[in-house]
Amino acid sequence: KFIQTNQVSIINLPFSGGQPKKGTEDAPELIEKAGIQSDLENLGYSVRYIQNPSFKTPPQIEGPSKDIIKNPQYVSDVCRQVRDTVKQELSQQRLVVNVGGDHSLGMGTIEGVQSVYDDACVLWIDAHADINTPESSPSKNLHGCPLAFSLGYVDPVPPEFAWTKRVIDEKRLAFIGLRDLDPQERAFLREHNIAAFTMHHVDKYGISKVIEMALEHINPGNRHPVHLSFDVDSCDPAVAPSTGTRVPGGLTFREAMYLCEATAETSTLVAIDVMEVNPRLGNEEDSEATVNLARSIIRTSLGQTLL
Ligand code: B3U
Ligand code: MN
Ligand code: MN
Repeated sequence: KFIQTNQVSIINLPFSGGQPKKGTEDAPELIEKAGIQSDLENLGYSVRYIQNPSFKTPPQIEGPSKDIIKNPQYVSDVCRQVRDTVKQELSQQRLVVNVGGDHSLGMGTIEGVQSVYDDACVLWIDAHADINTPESSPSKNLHGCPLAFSLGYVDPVPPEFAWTKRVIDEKRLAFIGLRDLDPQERAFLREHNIAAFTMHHVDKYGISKVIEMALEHINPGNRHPVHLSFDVDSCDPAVAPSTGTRVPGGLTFREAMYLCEATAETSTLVAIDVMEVNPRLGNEEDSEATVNLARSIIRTSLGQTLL
């Protein structure tokens, strides 16, 4: 509906600078090797691959905000480039698949999507709300902060992030899968009335009702483009074992797939992020299962059905 072509850009984002565990930079290559390109070609898409090998190497110099948050200059530089790449690909009428990498990248993907579709909705599937400010963050890890930047809650903005701005409105944002929130995150969600579906709501209403309510809230009548940002830690550790911050009681494999199927059915998807796969955590079986989960999330969101 919003993208008139069958063209997809897979943007590999091999980056782990937004959190302390090395390994998320290995995920894009493994998802590529697992066959995501032919998956999408089999669905009728024409695929362009974009690599960003330089994201793997942190620079030595850090900025003035390093005592408050970790790696601000590195995260900022990478996210700004991500914004520009996403913008460039979307401007050419290509659906964008961002393969992370840690979720601090969301700050870049959101700005990129919003720079082309300023009325796009964001569906954030995560155990966490990622809405801490650098000040409120208990961990000082930037992968817990991207939405605070995109919503303009960070005040004052650290000098490294001067390029960021408020680009999304609260009424266009919904969460599904939440179960690990910090006090200030809870306060933001309540104060701004953000549609936040926790695992309690998934248990209470079932996943089909939850996704229906979430989409109805942010995108009545399917009039807006949708940006799906999928953190694999939304899924239960049994389903996504190889991820940095596992939280018990998450989505089942089918619940995750149902979310993707329901989103695909609306024909409004313009961009998807799949984040926080860390193949270095767990054993080989864990890593393979998590890589394949990421691959399933992508192809299901792009229209693969069971029948
Ligand atoms: N809310 C915590 C924990 C966290 C956020 N995102 C992940 N973990 N993956 C924080 O660090 O801000
Ligand atoms: Mn996240
Ligand atoms: Mn998370």
